[in-house]
Amino acid sequence: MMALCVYSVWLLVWVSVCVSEKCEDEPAQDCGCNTLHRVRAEEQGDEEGGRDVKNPAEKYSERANKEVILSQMVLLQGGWFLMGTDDPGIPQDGEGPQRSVWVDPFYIEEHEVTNLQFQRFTNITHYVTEAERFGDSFVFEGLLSEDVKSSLTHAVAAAPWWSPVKGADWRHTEGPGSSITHRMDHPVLHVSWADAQVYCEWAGRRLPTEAEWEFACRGGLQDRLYPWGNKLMPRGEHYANLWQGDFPNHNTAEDGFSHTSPVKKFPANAFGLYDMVGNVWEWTSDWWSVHHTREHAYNPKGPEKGSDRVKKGGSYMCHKSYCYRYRCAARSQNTPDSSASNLGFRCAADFTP
Ligand SMILES: [Ca+2]
Ligand SMILES: [Ca+2]
Repeated sequence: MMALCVYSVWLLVWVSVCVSEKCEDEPAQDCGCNTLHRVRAEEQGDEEGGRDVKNPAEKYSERANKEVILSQMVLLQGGWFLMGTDDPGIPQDGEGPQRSVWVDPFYIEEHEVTNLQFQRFTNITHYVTEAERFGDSFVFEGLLSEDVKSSLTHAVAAAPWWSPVKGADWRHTEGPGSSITHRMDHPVLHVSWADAQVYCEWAGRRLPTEAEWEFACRGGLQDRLYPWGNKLMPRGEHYANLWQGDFPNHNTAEDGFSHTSPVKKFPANAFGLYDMVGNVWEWTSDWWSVHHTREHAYNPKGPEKGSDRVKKGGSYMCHKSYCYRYRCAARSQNTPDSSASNLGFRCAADFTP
């Protein structure tokens, strides 16, 4: 009964808002990475949304344990850099135009937040993620067990390889019966933007802006596709955890991983940052917009409001034919309460001289 009440209050509806995006190459299908949209109760007339919407960071930071293992951060000196591209792989994502952007010096974590780190955080704070509260999260169907598959009731229309799976959350990344115990050094999954925000604030950090994230991704190189240059596989080696093979049917995992990989498995960029592209998508603090100008910008923080937040870097599910978004200029979006099996984050922090 309780569960029914909670469910009626929340009235979760998963919908697809996929637009017909074209990737660089045919087929002009999309990975569906930005189609995962949770319609919240308040959008349906319930103003309270049935839960405490006060700043959760205040609630949890009091109990912060400073001995928790947080990621090492790298201090980046900032300065002017060229953000975006005039040769967009996916123009409708707002990758261009290329513009001069200034960022102040800032710190950024050297790798994505891991399951172990997130576990420490929840052990100390007892924080409950949005996926746990909502009761489900999006999982790539290719990762599901036959049992879980047989329980599915629907998929995302425009991207049928995505399914909302009941019981999927950061501890049960492929739904009931799955576990992360053998993946504690992999990036945490199924964290919403709001969850990521709470973790970073609790850690005394914050999410990076999109500009900071892209500055970090580029590793000091100018106008290059990837954190290491323009060639996807220098000397025939894999530099990121991506998808090889025929998406979404067969992942040959030539890079060694058909799912997430432990952080720091692939070479760092020149700033010493790992997995900036690939492995998991990473939330940034900016609201999403596809409209940019060539005007110089100082520490841009994105639009003042919006409905989606920007995520960067692509994931282990990205393949050039469907989701050519494992480039520093590439970008995508999700609603802040969405979560999925290929989406994580890393934190940043201000530098105070
Ligand atoms: Ca891979
Ligand atoms: Ca990443």
